Amino acid sequence: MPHISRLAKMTLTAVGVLSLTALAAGCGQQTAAGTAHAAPPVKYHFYETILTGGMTGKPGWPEFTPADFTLPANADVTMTITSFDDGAAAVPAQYGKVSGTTGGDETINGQSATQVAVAQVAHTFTVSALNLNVPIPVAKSAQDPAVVTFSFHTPKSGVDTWQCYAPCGSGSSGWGGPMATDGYMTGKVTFSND
Ligand SMILES: [Cu+2]
Repeated sequence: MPHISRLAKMTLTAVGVLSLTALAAGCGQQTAAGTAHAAPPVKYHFYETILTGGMTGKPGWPEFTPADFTLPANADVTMTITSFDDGAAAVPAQYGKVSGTTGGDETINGQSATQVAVAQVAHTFTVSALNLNVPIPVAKSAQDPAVVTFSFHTPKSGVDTWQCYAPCGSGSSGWGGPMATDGYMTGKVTFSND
């Protein structure tokens, strides 16, 4: 019996040493990660909302909010655009297709898509200078918005104009009013290193 007792004691000691070693290794790794390596890149997620004119009290004037905004330059950025607009504004074929995003797609309410049927487009988020085009489908209702998420790699610092290419504005062409007014269906995106 003393033999067994001694074995048990040795086992306990061994377990104790192993635990200490594991703890020490853990601490060492944490310290190394904190000092020797750069912090992991921060994922930048920007949120945009499209309100209907009815929601803002200016009928016929849907708007992206914010319309003028800043993103980090030369970075992988994810944008989520939540649109409450349930009215379609059919686009030319090219604006129904996703372009310029990471992976060439967008997600619509969680489902990956590379295009939206032209008659189902409500708005687009388009930065022509970057060949970026993100079609936004009609919302099922004002209470059930279309949620579009996509990622893209931003350019070096600078300012680009974005424009909606779905003729959702006024006039016979649909290109009047909000389509031609900064702060509604067009605006500025600034890419900044700061
Ligand atoms: Cu629009």
